[in-house]
Amino acid sequence: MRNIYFLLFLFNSILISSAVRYVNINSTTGSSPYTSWSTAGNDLQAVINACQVGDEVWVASGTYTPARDPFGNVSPSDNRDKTFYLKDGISVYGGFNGTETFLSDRNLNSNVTILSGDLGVLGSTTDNSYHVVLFSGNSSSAIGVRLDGFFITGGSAYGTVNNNVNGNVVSRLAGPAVYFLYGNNIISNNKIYVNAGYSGGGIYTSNTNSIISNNEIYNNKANYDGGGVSVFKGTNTITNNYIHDNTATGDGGAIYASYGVDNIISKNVIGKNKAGISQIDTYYYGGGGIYAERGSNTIINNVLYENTSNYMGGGILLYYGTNKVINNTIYKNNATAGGGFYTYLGTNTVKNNIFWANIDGTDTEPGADYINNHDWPATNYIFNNVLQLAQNAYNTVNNNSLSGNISNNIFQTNPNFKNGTSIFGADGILRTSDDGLSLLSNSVAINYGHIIDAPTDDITGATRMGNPDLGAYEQLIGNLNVAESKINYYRIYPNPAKDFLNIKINDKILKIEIFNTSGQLIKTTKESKIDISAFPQGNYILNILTENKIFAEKFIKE
Ligand SMILES: [Ca+2]
Ligand SMILES: [Ca+2]
Ligand SMILES: [Ca+2]
Repeated sequence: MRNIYFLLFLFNSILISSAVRYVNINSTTGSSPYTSWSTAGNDLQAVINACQVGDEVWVASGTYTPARDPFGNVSPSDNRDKTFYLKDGISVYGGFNGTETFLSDRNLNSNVTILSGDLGVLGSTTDNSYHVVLFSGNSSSAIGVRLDGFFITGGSAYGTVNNNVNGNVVSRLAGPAVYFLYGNNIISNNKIYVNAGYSGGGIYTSNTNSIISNNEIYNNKANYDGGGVSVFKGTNTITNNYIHDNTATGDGGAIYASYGVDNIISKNVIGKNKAGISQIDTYYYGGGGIYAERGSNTIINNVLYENTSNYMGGGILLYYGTNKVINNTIYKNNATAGGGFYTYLGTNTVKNNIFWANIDGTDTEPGADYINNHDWPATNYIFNNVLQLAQNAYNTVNNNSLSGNISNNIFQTNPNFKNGTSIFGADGILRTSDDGLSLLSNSVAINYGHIIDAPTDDITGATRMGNPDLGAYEQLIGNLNVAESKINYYRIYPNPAKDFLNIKINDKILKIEIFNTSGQLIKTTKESKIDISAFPQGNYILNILTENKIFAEKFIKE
């Protein structure tokens, strides 16, 4: 009998786990369990509290301000402990107008759903929430939460003593917008702006396995480290974010990653962040874009532009960890030492990057790409990058020194960006093929990359073709071979073609890939006569791998 009850309980749990619960600040007809828009609650925390593991909370547009501390007190001894406290195992989504049936129906920009920490006097930050959103999972059994589609602002983590929530120490000095402890979390599609604290001016995570993706994180401030984001320990993926105009007085203007295991920082556009503003104590600071310390991190397919540090590492500062820095575009960053990049201690692979127009301090001559600390050098493997100065210019101690295992870099050759003054490109959208730091078709960076550990796609999501290009962007058209080599080496006919495409080549074909102009792989074959009769009309790109060569060619399907 007891087993039957247990099974019923399980069955019930599964049924309940699919619930969507609704919140609309304008609702006057709310009633528990809030499972329709017509019974939506107007108290976000009350609806969160009604959730079971697996539930979703859908929140309609409006400005929501927390009214309780993590323990449910409406009049806590410190009013600034008021927060939206997430229950474990739930997903909370913003961006609805209050009528939607499907998650995909929501429109984040039309239905602005704000989580605001602006308690007390509006516009004054000294009485605001320490954490606008808090998740403190069980340290051994946390499932994790999803926070998706909100505008999160007004957090102010300038407290004194720590709090203790669900068995964890919660610092009142970190994560003013989002503070997550433990669990497998997703923080995506949010705008996180104008929050401030000592650490992680936008987001702070500790011991999590978090995916932080597709957020815009800007105008946040940390008095110590991580102006935009701070991830401490755990294994975190920070991808496809636009992180700009954040400041850290200490390390990591945009991102501060410490003690992580296999963090991935990829496809982010990281611009105009500042670190190392002033000397906090006897130490010096930096990493205007990214600071990573004592962990393992793969930093791949990012654009870092116009980040600054008054001390070290305008773009990136790596200290005492094991890092791979691959296929990044590191452009116009500025620091007193290491405008682009600074390393000390640790082991780093630095491959397929473009360093360009980086500057040290008030120098007027660009080329301050890289410094390895003279007294505590890292072991660096620096392959297949574009570096701005002549090789023999990278030889002075603490001034553009290039020490380590160096090979196959391109020196003193302009990578020919499309338009370095237009990061977004003509379409005004980041991470598309017209972005200003993508490559012109005559760029030396095209196909120059080393293939080991290189990403299979670029910052726009387009498949990399032939050998990877250097930097964050793969240039599809520029991968096409010049006419001369075509005549000598291979022929593709007819072109345009209708049903079959023939490839005549004096080499053994290992693989042929066909991509559409969006970079999607359409077909893979080894045949020299390829049936293309089912393809839609249009332009395609062949990527041909032979025993001796990789090359690409365009053809037209009639
Ligand atoms: Ca206030
Ligand atoms: Ca664009
Ligand atoms: Ca390529």
